[in-house]
Parts: sequence; C-alpha cells; structure tokens
Amino acid sequence: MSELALLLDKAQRTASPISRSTNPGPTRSAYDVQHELVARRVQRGERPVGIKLGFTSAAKMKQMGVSEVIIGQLTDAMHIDAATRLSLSTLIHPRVEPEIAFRVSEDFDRADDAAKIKIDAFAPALEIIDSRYADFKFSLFDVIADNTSAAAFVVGEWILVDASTPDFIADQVVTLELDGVEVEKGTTAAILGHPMNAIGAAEKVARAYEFPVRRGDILLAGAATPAVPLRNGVASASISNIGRVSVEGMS
Ligand code: OOG
Ligand code: MG
Repeated sequence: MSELALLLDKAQRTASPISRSTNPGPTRSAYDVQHELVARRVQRGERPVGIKLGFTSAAKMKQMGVSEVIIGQLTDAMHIDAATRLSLSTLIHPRVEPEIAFRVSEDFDRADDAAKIKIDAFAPALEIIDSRYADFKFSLFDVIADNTSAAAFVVGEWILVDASTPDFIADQVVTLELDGVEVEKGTTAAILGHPMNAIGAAEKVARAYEFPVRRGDILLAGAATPAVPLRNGVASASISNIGRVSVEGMS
C-alpha cells in the first residue's frame, strides 16, 4: 500500500487536509494510488457505481491550473439523493459544480479497441468536490491520486436517450445557483465541445488506466463552469432542455 493512498484515505475520513505530495511520478502511478485508495473504500463495504471525468471544460482547467482530462471513481457512499441534506462537517472545503450524468447501458469491454461506452439515459447532476490537499491546490499527479477530488454527487431525473439526444443536449445553458442567486453560467458546449464527447474521452482513459465501466454505471461528464464553495444553503444546477437538481448543505 502506498504511503500517499493511506494519507489521502485518512484525510478524507477525518476531514483534515494534507500537504501536496512532494515526489510526484508519472500519471500511471497516480492512477495506481487512486486504485488503492478506492480499493480501501471497497474493502470497507462501499460499492463502485460509476466514474467521473474532470477537466473537460476550459473553465475548470483554468480554475485549477490542470489541462488534461482525468478520471475518478464514484461509490454508493458518495451518492446522495436530492432530499437528503449534505453534512458539511464531514468535508474539508467542499465546492459544488454543475454536471451532466450519463447512464451506461452495457458492460464496456475495454480490451476491445472498437468497443464504445453505450448510454441509455442522461440527467442534470451536481458534483461536490473536496480536495484532500490544503487550500485546494494540487498538481495533475496529486489530483488523480486523490480520486479527482470526488466527494459526493446528486443526480436529477433521468431522460431516456433517443435519436434526437445529441442535438437536444448540445449547447444548452448551464447555471449554478446558491440559494436562488445565479453564481456561475456556462454552456454544455464547454464540455469538450459537446457533452457526448465526454463518452469518447471516458473510453480512452478507461482503456489506458484499467477502469471497469459496467451496465448501470453513472458517468459524470465534467463541470461546464468553475466550482464554487458550498456552504449552508441550497445549491442548484439548471440545464436548459435537461432539467434542474439541487442539494442542501448543512453544517
Ligand atoms: C478536480 C475535479 C474536476 C470536473 O468536473 O472538472 C472535476 C478538482 O477540480 O478538484 O470534477
Ligand atoms: Mg466534476
């Protein structure tokens, strides 16, 4: 077990940040740390429920100073339903961001170069990120090791995919509100040009770094706007044509 995986695991469980790693290595070893970190959670009884992409929009890359698409893992313990309040005291410095969720309809065979990740539904979503590094500052290596800051997520109403979906979800207005006040605004086109491009990006990274993607999994496409701090109150994402979803933070 790597030292960094242990430190990150403890930081998450005790809600106390650690310093950035001083000895980063290649991206592959950052994913090895992430796999160990998630394996510890699974050993404690958590169930993997999907994957999330990070830095798929220029807005996020600029905010965090990282410009490579990354992938993290979601477990059932991170899933909160919209009616549940999120206890902020279990987190270090949570931020919230608007997302689109896709639902995977078939197991993805990553050994097959021609295989595609198939989806059968999409939904508005919110992701709560919580870097385990002090001041939310990290390198590419650090953030991959830290399971891409994944902390919690909420998914709204699913809409079934049909032939009109690619046009329907292209270039839709995305807004992020805190207690009803708009704090960020963007477009779904900010996600790699078109949110469906997130699926191809996920295929690439899942193949390169051995991520299983299974039927029923959730795939978060990456935020279209910068993330904002989540405090007491209600955060909502609204995406035209797609819907609205909220979460309430409570200290
Ligand atoms: C890393 C996670 C990035 C996204 O949607 O781009 C991410 C971070 O910003 O801490 O989830
Ligand atoms: Mg995100």
